[in-house]
Amino acid sequence: MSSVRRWGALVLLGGLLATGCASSDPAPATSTTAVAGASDSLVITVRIAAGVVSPADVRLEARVGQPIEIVVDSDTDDELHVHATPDRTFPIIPGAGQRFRFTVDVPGRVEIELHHARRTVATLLVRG
Ligand SMILES: [Cu+2]
Repeated sequence: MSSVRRWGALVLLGGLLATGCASSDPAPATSTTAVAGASDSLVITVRIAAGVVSPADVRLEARVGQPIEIVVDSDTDDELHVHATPDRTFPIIPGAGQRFRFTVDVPGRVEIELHHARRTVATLLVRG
């Protein structure tokens, strides 16, 4: 299946991009699971203002397949990096209400970092 090959490529790319970040244990990727109802979403609000980032490594629990939405208000460019498997990177620009949605397919700890600010805003404990 081409989709399987695509996931493999993303995992490989993620491994390369993750160099220099806090590393997490490598785990095999699984196929995308069914998404629960939207009301089940975990929403994380992130604010970057005058060099100050909040929250600061808040610990949150989530489930495999649960929709996770990060809402960003920022006054600068940055790069949001989700250390899941495969990992995901979202560009942040100055502006309010930037929304990034994803699900995590592999249980474990998932750090969410801002690369330019060099901050971890949240760590998800994702259960299967
Ligand atoms: Cu990172």
